[in-house]
Amino acid sequence: MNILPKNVSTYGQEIDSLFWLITTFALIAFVISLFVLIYPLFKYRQRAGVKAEYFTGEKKTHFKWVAIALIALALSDFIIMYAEHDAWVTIEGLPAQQDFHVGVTGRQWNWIFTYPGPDGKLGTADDVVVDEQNSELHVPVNKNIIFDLRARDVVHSFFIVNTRLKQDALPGRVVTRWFNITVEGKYDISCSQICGVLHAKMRNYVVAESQEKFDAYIKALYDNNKPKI
Ligand SMILES: [Cu+2]
Repeated sequence: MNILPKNVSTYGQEIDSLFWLITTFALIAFVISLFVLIYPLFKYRQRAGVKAEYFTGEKKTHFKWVAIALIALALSDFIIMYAEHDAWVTIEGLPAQQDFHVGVTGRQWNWIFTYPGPDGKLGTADDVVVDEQNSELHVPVNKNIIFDLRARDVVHSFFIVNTRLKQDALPGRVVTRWFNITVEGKYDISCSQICGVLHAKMRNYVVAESQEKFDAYIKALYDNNKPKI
């Protein structure tokens, strides 16, 4: 089924598989729960000559069904935990090959992008900060992009739906994550944590482009930010 937004990241497919696995378990649990709620209403209702039955769930034969439900639920949890292990390690860890490092900071109400500047190092005086509404984060396609995520004021959540990457940005903490976009294009970056009245305006973009285009963008950005003497 293809009702999810297009996936353009290396690890997005793993998240989609987990999404469908969890959705399937939830649907099964939902249908069974509804059945268990509704069926007895008819089966054990009061009728002419029949008294409505009342179950306290204390009898062994009754409790058996509580236990079965508990075990089924715990089992599905373990299956999900087992299935998500690899995706967790991949996404929460950092790849050995790190191609480009940027800073991303959430503030009320924009995403701020910090490029390392000509020295290639983040956190130095020549960093270039882009803090404009609806601005674009430029990255090269098919490269591992590492980003340090911060929040300046309240909790935000960095979300690129097409990469299936969603990570909370927490004041006072730096969270380092990564993504690798495999298809050139411009994709939405949104905030998925209600962060104030203009939360919905917190919309930026990530532009994944060829190395040449990216180099040209970075060069122009750095040239425009050269200290004026
Ligand atoms: Cu926000």
